[in-house]
Amino acid sequence: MKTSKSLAAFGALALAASFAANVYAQTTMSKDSMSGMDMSGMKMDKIDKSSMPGMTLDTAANSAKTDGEVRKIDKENQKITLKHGDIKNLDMPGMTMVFKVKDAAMLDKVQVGSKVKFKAEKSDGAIAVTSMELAQ
Ligand SMILES: [Cu+2]
Repeated sequence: MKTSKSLAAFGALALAASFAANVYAQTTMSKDSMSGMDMSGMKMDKIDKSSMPGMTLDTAANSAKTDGEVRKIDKENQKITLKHGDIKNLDMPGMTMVFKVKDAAMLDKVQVGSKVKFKAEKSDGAIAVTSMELAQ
């Protein structure tokens, strides 16, 4: 009884061990071949095709500042009405709309009619002007 039990246990162990070893070998192998492909294939591809650094800079520059013209200033509620151009980072076409400003002090620098360059971002589900400067 005792012997057959431990034999069975040993058998199960050996089976499990060889199974694990098998899986390990397979996993290691497929990981190796995949990472090999990723490295030489995809990475180089990205750098060659889209020249990532250049594109990122371009996009950042384009979406960073939007042209606008001040239509109304509401210091009490920390809001500003801007006639604005396309806001690329928000996927918004040009229009006139009210923005919340992140910092009330931003409103002191501008007047109705001022041409500005501003950055708007979505935060807490609302769109807020996070930076604004007079356009030169
Ligand atoms: Cu808008």
